Amino acid sequence: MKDAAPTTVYLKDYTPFGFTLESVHLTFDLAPETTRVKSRVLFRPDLSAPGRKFFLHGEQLKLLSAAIDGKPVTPVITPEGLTCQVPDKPFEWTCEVEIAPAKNTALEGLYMSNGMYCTQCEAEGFRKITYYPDRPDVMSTFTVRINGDLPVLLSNGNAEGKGDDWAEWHDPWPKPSYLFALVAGDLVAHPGSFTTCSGREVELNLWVRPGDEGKCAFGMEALKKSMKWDEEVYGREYDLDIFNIVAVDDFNMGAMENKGLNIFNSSAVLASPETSTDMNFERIEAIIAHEYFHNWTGNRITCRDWFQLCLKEGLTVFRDSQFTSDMRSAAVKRIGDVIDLRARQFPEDNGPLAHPVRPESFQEINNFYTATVYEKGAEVIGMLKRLVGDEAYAEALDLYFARHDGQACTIEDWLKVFEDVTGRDLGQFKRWYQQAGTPRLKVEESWEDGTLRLTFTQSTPPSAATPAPLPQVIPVAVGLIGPNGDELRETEVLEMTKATQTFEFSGFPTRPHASILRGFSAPVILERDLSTEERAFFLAHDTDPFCRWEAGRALALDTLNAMALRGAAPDAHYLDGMIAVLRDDALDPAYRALMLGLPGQSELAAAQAEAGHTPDPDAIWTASETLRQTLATRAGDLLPKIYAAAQVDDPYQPDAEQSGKRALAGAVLSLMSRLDGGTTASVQYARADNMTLKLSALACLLRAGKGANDVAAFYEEWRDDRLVIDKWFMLQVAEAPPAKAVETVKTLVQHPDFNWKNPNRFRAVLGAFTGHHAGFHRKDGAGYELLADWLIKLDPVNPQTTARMCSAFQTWRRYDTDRQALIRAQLDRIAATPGLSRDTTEMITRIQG
Ligand code: 0A1
Ligand code: ZN
Repeated sequence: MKDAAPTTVYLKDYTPFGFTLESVHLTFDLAPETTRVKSRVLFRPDLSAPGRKFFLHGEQLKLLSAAIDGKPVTPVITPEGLTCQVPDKPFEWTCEVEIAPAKNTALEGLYMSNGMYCTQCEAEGFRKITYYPDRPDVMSTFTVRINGDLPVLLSNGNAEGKGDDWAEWHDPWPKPSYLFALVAGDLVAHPGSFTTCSGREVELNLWVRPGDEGKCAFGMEALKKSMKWDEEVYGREYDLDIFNIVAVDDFNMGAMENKGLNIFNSSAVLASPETSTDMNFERIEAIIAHEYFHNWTGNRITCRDWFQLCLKEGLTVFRDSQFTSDMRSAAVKRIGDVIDLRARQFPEDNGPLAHPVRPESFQEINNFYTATVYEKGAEVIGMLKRLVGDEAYAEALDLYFARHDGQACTIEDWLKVFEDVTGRDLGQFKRWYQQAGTPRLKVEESWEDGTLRLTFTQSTPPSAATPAPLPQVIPVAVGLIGPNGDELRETEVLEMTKATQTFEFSGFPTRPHASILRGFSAPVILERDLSTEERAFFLAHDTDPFCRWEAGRALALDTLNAMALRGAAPDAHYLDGMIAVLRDDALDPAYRALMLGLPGQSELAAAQAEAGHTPDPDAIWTASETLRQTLATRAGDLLPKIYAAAQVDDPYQPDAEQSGKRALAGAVLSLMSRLDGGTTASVQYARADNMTLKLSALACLLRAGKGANDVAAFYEEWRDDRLVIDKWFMLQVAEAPPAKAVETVKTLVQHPDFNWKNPNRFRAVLGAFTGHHAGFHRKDGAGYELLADWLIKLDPVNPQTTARMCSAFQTWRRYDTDRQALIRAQLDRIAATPGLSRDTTEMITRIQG
């Protein structure tokens, strides 16, 4: 069956449905190829909505029967849904459809993964389960009966009853269809419990496939911590008797916040020290928190329409980053978030896919689960909090929950609570939701008669989405420091509202150093002409951990660009600064590890393009390698001592302290391996009792050209563990020398374990490949062709995962004309593929521009 025809949906066209749903009853008779779904829905027409139209979404369904108040009806059916005549008074709609979960490879709607039934309904998957008004502003209570001869049968809400081959669930909280979930299969529970702040006992379960029981303990603890944190920090208590999490192997995204029944990609929940890295543990803790926090920001208060996606996602990402900051190191978390934002959101915001945090139109909503909606959406909330202050933020959130509980809301509703609490007019601030593009913030300094003047000028490049951007409200956190690094003036948030604005700081006998955009107080590109000496000063002395790290990063960026573009030698200030960081035992190891990292090669390419140069991926790769090698040689004798000091003697814990040490040891090991040819890495690999140390050592060995035997042995050891084998695939691609990356991928896709229909496995190989900047951008275009071949192959099977990976091509305009032509040819080839999905068509068309 074909997808529905592509049409563009506009925010301005929103109209309410015109019917209230009093209740929804669903009955599932499960069978892999012939599942029957019966629905019984009580509709009440809203008589004040005269233009109302009874339209139920439905795609790829076989309608068996339909009736109104028990009388059979024959609806008009289109590829998008059905309509039929309905009475002007409350009525009962019943229908029965048949679907084939075993044939559903798109992983949207009801599908099967390793013999287990599961659902993914956000954003518009419920319409592949039954005919229904599948829109987030239609909320109702659901009662679900599942008939099936399987040990575990789950749905949303509280368990009402169960027998040998059936179970019944009732969710008392009205919800939109995108939060519906059903899971059925041979699963085992890792149980837990939580007593809420009002003393209610909640049953917790983490459901996994038999064999995965040993990977549940960390996730369960993370869930309990999240529940407690949301009570303590946001005053939010859980609202059902049970909270279930299920791990599935085939999943397009990280996880899904279905009411009372979260469904997780197994990579986002299963963990053990032997099989998972410190980074895996941290990500799992954050995703569990994120999905749990959605219970209030997303489920109890949901979105009126999909244009408001950032209402739940921006806020929930913001909340999960607050949680991680509280559980771990706030400085390290902030820097990590900025690294991610620059790597994923900035290219989107500065290329053909640019869209506002709240887009105004779309063809396929699945294409808008983006870094802009999520991460920039969270940055916008961080700015709002910075502008109004912590207290007003807390008050506004209390008001938001009190005023809008049970509703489907808009960004206007969200901003209004802040306006009501603070008396501010947020009209201009709202542009952060309406305008695409990353603002450039240029700063110029002058010093005269004891007064430092900072003049800021903002401008946002025009884009197709926002042809004429207007000035935005930019909170600029500034602190002043003296020549020895003492704080002369505490951090202050300057509020920039105009295109150009000057701020004055008076009363200083000598010129202070201005530390600007502390904590990355706004998602902008700061343009500041600083000498290398000044950058080195901030790297040595800034009291703001973000700005201190940023100074080191700017030095790295400058020297790498000079090396790649002009063949310059590595900059001495950068090298001296890094040696000082290496020597500084007082610094948090995790922070030191971050300081030692280089900007990503794609980010360097972006910076060069921004400055009017044409980036050469090979030159960028060589510059990065040379700089690492030079630093290794300069640091030489220091390294073994730091490596030794960063060893952890206690039993493995994935906490901030231990993982910080391992991160530093890993960074130092990679430098040492350039000098000792991998001897230390071999020892670490042989001795390691956890995956973090194993993988960091194996990466070093591969880079030193010595890992072949270990890679083979690693496979034999872990061949039965899907998540570890994903890492095995990924590492080989990531560590391939640029000239060999294409061949490495071509070899790996022949491997019997390359199950390309599994999104995790596909991403482990092809996703890792698109992240290999010099390998993907090989001069002869072989990388582009290889990716396009695989996108064309995957599209009919899984449009969502295909469409997401198209974004690898979004930066094509940065490169030389030869590469541009090579990429364009592949974009044209993909676009010309007969039957290309709506998802991929929209992405390719937008990228082509
Ligand atoms: N709401 C989920 C993410 C999610 C979105 C779409 C999906 O399928 C198209 C699946 C999950 C979250 O923010 O975690
Ligand atoms: Zn989310």
